[in-house]
Formats: sequence, structure tokens, C-alpha cells
Amino acid sequence: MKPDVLVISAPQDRHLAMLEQSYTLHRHDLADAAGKDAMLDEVGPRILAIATSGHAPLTAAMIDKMPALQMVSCVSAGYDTIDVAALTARGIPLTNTSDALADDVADTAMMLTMAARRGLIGAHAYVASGDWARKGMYPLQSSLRGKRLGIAGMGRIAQAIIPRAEASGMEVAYFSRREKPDVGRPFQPDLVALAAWADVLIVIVAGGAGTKNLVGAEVLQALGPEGTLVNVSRGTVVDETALIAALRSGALGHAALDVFWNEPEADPALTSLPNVTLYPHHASGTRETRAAMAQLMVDNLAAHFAGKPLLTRVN
Ligand code: 8YV
Repeated sequence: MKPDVLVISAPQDRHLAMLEQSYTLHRHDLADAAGKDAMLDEVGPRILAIATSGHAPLTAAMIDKMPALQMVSCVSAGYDTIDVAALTARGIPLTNTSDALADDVADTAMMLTMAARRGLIGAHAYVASGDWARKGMYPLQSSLRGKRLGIAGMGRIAQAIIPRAEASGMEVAYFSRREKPDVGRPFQPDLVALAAWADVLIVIVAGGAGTKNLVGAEVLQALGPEGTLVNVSRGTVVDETALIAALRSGALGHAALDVFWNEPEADPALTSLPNVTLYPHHASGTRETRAAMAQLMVDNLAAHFAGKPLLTRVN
């Protein structure tokens, strides 16, 4: 008998086929709203594990309908749509995939930093429009060497950003819920003070209620007219109204954003302001990394049912 697994968010075909081989899958992802409820009422008591992503809700009410649930394997790094407290209360482990995507997300954070500080988007338009031939040299930009990078968050991805930024000659300090002595870089417990110190602030904290609007007007003012905000975490972490106001007034120099409040339709102010660089929530969006994330999701389920330690446990 194959164990019953609820698929709330399906991986790519190749990895879905791996799941199909080992488990009896219940495709919650394919059902409409009424069908989703009916499915949980019907098969909930049999479900032993869940395959999902951090973009699909897994609420306490849903968890209650699965009394035999043993573990949840999440294909993404973020899990802000998952009620971790409800899982933890029942001793149900959750796994995620930060280990698989850390390098690509760190690369993207640096790509956005460089694109913003070197004016890549404007420069492309300058060449393509013929302005270069008409107006001459593109305005001089800002080098990274000797600049200060503040990192908000110090998890697996932030730790992959540090060597990349230092290779470009940046000085690094960080803000986090608590100091991580192993990181060996200055810890700043006050985010406004970190922003005031920094030329570039990269945001890579977990999303969810605990970090909603963490980067507000005060942080943006402190970062200042020459400062760059880079967000590769969740749109909700930045107060977008305050961000747009700061970008419009020039109180903040530039924002380079992989994530927004209203994905996939970014606020029109963000798409029209010249001091904004946008990326479509695609920091982990490479063939290699998406395959590695899906594999890690499959491997965590396999480890659980083989009675082995989970590879990347969250709670
Ligand atoms: C992707 C992410 O958007 O892992 C995360 O938390 O936000 C990104 O890697 C996502 O995983 C795609 O499903």
C-alpha cells in the first residue's frame, strides 16, 4: 500500500512522476474551491504527508482535517502561507528548500545591486534608443568597491550573499532577530541604524505577519537619496506606499525588487519610475535550481517514509 500524500502545489512533471511512483497522490491543486474542501473531508483522515509550496495556503483548519498527518514537504524556501505554529503544536515537521536555491538567490541579489548601482536598465535603453549616438557618454555611475552593504536577515541565503558582496569590495554588516556569532560580521540590532550606515540594503528575511512592513518610511529615509534598496524576500516586508513616496521624492535613490505586494501586477508607480529595477519574482528561476528544489522536496518525503532524518527541517 502506497502512503497517501496530498499535493497542494505540484512540482514539475519529472518530479511529480517520482511522487506518483511512491505515493497515492490526492491532487488538491487541481480541485476548485468547493472541491478542495470536499477532498479534505473525504481523504483528510488518510493523508500522511503533504507536498506543497510556500505560495499555497496550508491553514490550521486544513491541518485539523488531517489527523494522521506526519510531515509537510515544501518545495520553496519561503513558507509564509503555511501555519507553522499549527504544525509544530502537533509535532509535525516542515521541510523547505533554502539550501537548494541559496546560490541563485544570492546571485540575483548581487545582479539587482549591480543593475541598480550601474544603471543597467537605463543604459540598455540609452543604447537601444540611439541616445548614445545623439547625446554622448552615459552618465557616470557608482562602483561597489568601498561601499557598505547592510543585509536584513541572516539565514542560508544571506550567508551566500556575503562572499559575493565582499568579492566586489563591499563591507558587510547585518540586522537579524538575533546575533549569529558564526557569521563573523558586525551585527546591528537596529534596522534604521543599519540603513543609515549602508549604501545598499538587501532584504532577505522570511515573509509573513512577523515581518510585514518591516522596511518602512524611517528605514528608507535612513538609506537616503544615494541609497539602494534590494528586496529578494517577500513584497510584504516593504511598506510599498512609503517606498513609492520615497522613490518619487528622491528621499531614496533606487529600489531593485524581485518581489512586490501585488504580484504579478506590480504597482504602476513601480513600473514607471526611472529609479526602479524590477524582476518577476524569479530569483530561483533557473532550470538547475528549480529541479534541485523539486528533488529536495521529493527527497525529504522519501527520507520521512524511510525513517531517516529529514534533510532540511524548518521546525
Ligand atoms: C519561488 C521563492 O518563487 O522559494 C521561495 O520561497 O519565493 C521562490 O523560490 C518559488 O519557490 C516558486 O515556486
